[in-house]
Amino acid sequence: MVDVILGLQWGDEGKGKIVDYFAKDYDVIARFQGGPNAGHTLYVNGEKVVLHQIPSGVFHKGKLNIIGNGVVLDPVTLKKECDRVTAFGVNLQENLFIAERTHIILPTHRALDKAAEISKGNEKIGSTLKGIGPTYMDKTGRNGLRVGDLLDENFSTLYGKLKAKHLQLLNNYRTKEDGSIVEGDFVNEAELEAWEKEFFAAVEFLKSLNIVNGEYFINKQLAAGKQVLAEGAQGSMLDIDFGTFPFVTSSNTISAGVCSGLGIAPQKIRDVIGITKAYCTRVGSGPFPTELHDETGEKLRQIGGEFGATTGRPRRCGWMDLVALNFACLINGVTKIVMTKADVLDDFSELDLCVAYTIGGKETKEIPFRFDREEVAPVYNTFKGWNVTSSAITSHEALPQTMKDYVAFIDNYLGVKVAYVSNGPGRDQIIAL
Ligand code: 2SA
Ligand code: MG
Repeated sequence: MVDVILGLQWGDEGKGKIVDYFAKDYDVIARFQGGPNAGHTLYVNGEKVVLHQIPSGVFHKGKLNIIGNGVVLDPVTLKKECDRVTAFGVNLQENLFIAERTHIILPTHRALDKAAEISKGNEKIGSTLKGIGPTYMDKTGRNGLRVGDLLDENFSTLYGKLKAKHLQLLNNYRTKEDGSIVEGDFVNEAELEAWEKEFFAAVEFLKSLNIVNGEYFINKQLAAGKQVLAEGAQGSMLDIDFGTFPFVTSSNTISAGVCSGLGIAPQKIRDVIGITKAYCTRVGSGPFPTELHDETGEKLRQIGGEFGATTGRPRRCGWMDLVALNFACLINGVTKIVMTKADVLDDFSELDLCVAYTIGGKETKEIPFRFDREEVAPVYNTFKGWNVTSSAITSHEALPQTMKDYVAFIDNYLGVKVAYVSNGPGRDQIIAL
């Protein structure tokens, strides 16, 4: 069977650590969407490692890790990650597999990402600029190149054709409707040339890895009774269909994406384990009703170390939003919740939970079509903080009653059980409830 671990908020819920924690119970760990925009942070032998495209099970001996067709893959980032991982003694020839239908991020996709953001001015998405949007556009636009194409002897011709299209598009971004030129640091030729050099070197490396037919690979594993863990990237509120569009990423981050991103049938999915922080963060632009612009928000950022794992950008911080979480549980079919970073709240005397929104004078518990038409004001229930060093606690019984009350309220509101609380970055800092 397949279990899924995915983010219920706007990403950075701590999925990497949780996947690493559960990986021991599975045979295969699979990424099904996203790409180098993801930053999954793990601690291996006390050392911090940030994975972007390689599944977070890679440090477990005897487990297979697959990058599924729903991912968009940057060979350059992949090579760097592989070097980092092999330095720990991991043998990627044994445990990493890449689906041949996975679309490839080209240097010009990155350039297009940048150009698209610059041309949007104040309305920019806050993309990680890794080329995610343009690569998925080439996939749905039926232009993209896939990992299997790297093995084609005409790959450089295919590459040249797509690059030429991209250069035209870049020109279009450069020129405004009135013929004037968009100012801004567009990628120049020298930079692009340097990126290409790196790209082709990384392509050669990628070809030396295990390129497989992902859907047969994974279904054969399932037929043999193996257990698969699908690892989501970003979060449900960044889903291309159900997130806060247009401030979203370009893939289906929700559980439905597992089927199309790996080539498995929906009946194969058993548990959907949703990860949420004990509070909430967002990086990049877009609506965030419970965002705190005051010193409380700053305190969350400092204590929580809330800076982008991929870009280093400061993350926006605020209280947990149960309206958004409830929506995420609904569209994902969440069966269990893991609440992470509970220890970050140790030093707060009061905690707020958003239980509804007021929009245009009306209270609602539903996510609106758009958040920017009218002011969306959060309605809060206030809870007492626990004010203990929770990171030292190792059992459910020892958790403070105030934390148990906070969790019980969330359980009740969502109708889904918070089954684990993570109380620190360490591999063993997680408590089953
Ligand atoms: P993109 O890069 O085009 O997919 O960006 C579109 C929006 O999706 C957001 N996004 C993310 N949000 C949280 N975490 C992400 N991964 C990194 C991390 C991000 C980082 O783990 O910290 O380091 O900045 C991630 N990836 C994409 C993005 O902010 C845009 O709002
Ligand atoms: Mg992250």
